[in-house]
Amino acid sequence: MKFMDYRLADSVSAADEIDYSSPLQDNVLNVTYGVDENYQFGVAISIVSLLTNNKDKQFCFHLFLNECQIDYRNKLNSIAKYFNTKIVVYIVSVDFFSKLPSTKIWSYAMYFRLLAFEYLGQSLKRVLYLDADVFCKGSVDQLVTLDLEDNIAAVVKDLSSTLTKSTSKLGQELLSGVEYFNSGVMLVNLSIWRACGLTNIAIDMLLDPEIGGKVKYPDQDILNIILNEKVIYLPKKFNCIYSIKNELNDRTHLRYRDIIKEDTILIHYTGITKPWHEWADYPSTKYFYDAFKLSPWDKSGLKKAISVTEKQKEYKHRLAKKEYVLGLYKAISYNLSKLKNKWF
Ligand SMILES: [Mn+2]
Repeated sequence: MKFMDYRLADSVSAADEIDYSSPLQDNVLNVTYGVDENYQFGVAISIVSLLTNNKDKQFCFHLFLNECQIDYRNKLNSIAKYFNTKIVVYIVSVDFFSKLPSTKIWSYAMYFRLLAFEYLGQSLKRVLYLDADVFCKGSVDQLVTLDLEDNIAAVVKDLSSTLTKSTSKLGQELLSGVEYFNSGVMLVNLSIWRACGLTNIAIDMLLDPEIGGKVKYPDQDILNIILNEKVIYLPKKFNCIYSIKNELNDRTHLRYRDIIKEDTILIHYTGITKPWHEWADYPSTKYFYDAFKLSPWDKSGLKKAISVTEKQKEYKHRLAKKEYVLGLYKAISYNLSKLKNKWF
């Protein structure tokens, strides 16, 4: 391995500060997200969910985006103004990122977190990274006061099935002995991250065909390899993994309560169907809806199915919810899109 300096921080071309925070802030919790346009809506609602469940706390949000349309910027401005908070938007030029391994489901934007840690490490000591599909339903106090000591991050263990899928592609060796964590919630010690040049090391691995070419969950596998034994584990309540797909096998739609508990603080909705999709209104997604209703999006609505996979998920959920007419209509629309993809 060559340990190049990829100078990732240089790919941030603009920083736009939307600041309505009151001065003299102490103990600010810095939170960062990195997404493409498909996940921007999720980020904004995630921000509102943190703010409404932590009214006594000062936040600063750092958004790494490949673009920021005026309408989205206006809505972020409304949120910042209403909640007296600060949101900083960093525009990332994606040339370099688009060369890294990506999948149909995960775009190069998953690597924006590597950029965020490097970039924010220039000025901040630590940051809470969240996926756009993570929503808050409780107090994050413990994350503000948690002593990271000389660990690089605080994380939550992933489901054991995830490690099995990763090792089957990547081989046992690189992940052997790893207590595999989920990369959707990470409290990162930026001072150490930067001092160790971990962004460059991660990129080196991604560009190595023996590693980058074989990863199942690209960013997450790499992070698990480089942070092995340098993390502390937080309780599940800080990254409670829930798949909305579970609803297809639960007529009561109440079994989510075995997973999302009273004391859960951050819920991570993994899978294709996200709470912001039009077909995802279940009791298990109410934590998203609580924030959504208080957001500037409450009038403009939820997201429609765009990809073929999303259309397939939509019709299955519609039928499971006994919305037969709509479900069949969506099933036809899905089949047509599938055919179209095949022929053209
Ligand atoms: Mn996620």
